[in-house]
Amino acid sequence: MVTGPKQIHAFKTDADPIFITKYGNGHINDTYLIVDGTARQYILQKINKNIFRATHELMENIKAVTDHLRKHVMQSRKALSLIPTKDGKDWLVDEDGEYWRLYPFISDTVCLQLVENPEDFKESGVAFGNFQRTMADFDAGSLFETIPRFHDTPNRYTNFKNALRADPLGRAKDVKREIDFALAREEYAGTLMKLYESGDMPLRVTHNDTKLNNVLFDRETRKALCVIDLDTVMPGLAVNDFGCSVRFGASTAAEDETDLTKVSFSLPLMEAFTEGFLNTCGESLTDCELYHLRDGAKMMTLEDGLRFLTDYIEGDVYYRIKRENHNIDRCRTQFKLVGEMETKWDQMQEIILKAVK
Ligand code: ADP
Ligand code: GN1
Ligand code: MG
Repeated sequence: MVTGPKQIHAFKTDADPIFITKYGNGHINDTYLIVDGTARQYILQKINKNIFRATHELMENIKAVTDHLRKHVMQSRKALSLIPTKDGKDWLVDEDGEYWRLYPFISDTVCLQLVENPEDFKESGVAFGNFQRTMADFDAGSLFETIPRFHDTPNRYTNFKNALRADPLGRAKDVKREIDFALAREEYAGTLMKLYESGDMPLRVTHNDTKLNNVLFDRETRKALCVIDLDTVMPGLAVNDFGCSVRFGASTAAEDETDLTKVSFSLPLMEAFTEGFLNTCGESLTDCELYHLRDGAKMMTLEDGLRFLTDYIEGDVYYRIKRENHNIDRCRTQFKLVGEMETKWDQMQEIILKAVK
């Protein structure tokens, strides 16, 4: 028998598994690649219950969203689908109460950790734009808010200030510059939530984790094929989906780069993504959303920097770290990008206006 999580045997695979290995670069879930005796491949995931506490609701969301997306695509490789358990359930809850799900492995694809050329990034814009458009006729209110206040940036500041007060490991004194950077932007952090609360910005079905590595590209054509990592699909703001992509993909270096001279916010990369995104879903966005797309980019970068900083201060309890200081390294890249966005603020708007048809 192969070694690996025994939970795989509860699912309806074509044949017994012959190979199991840990897979991917995610920060949150445990992901395994499975190969069965017919050479068919699968992705098995154990959901991180610490982070996704409303795990049942999360799986209900994924079932509804994957069913909806599959109705709109012509090829099965273009949308995820849940492979049921042998007793006909859409996911498994094991004897320890852990949640597991199985997807078909979408083969002959590449998953990019960093933008290799602008064309790829533009393609990811097409993928997330299509996602936004395809989900437009899905009732956002029918989805559970699986992580409450996920992109409520002012609330992220509350958590940050609580962490600062508690400072359990005495780390705050070592990151004063980052703390000051964050505090100086606290007022700005309410910009998008205010627009939502006043009713000026609509609630939509959003992916909420639109990083480049949550899109699979066809290995041969290099076209974006499938949007993955649907754990955070929830009601949210479209500008934040735009922003989360730009935060990650328009950086010239990895999110955890330690040499900050390599980290820069690239306007040409932002332009590539903006074209792909707005070509596919621009017409469905309101003027208010279009006007504030750049705020989505800055907000998501600021928010992630703040979350990394908070986690560093709290003792690395949320994000998986692979080395000492990993979270503070991640925070520093984000804050460097925020600073650059502020100096390139007008040019960001010019790029958006140019891409609006
Ligand atoms: P996390 O939430 O931990 O980021 P993901 O759902 O994004 O988890 O999966 C982690 C990685 O596994 C992805 O970056 C991708 O490389 C790979 N992956 C996930 N689902 C599939 C799939 N259905 N087919 C092929 N690769 C996949
Ligand atoms: C986490 O799932 P993953 O690793 O792609 C996080 C995102 C952050 C991101 C930063 C549920 O995403 O919100 O933007 O790390 N997901 C969750 O890289 O907190
Ligand atoms: Mg992922």
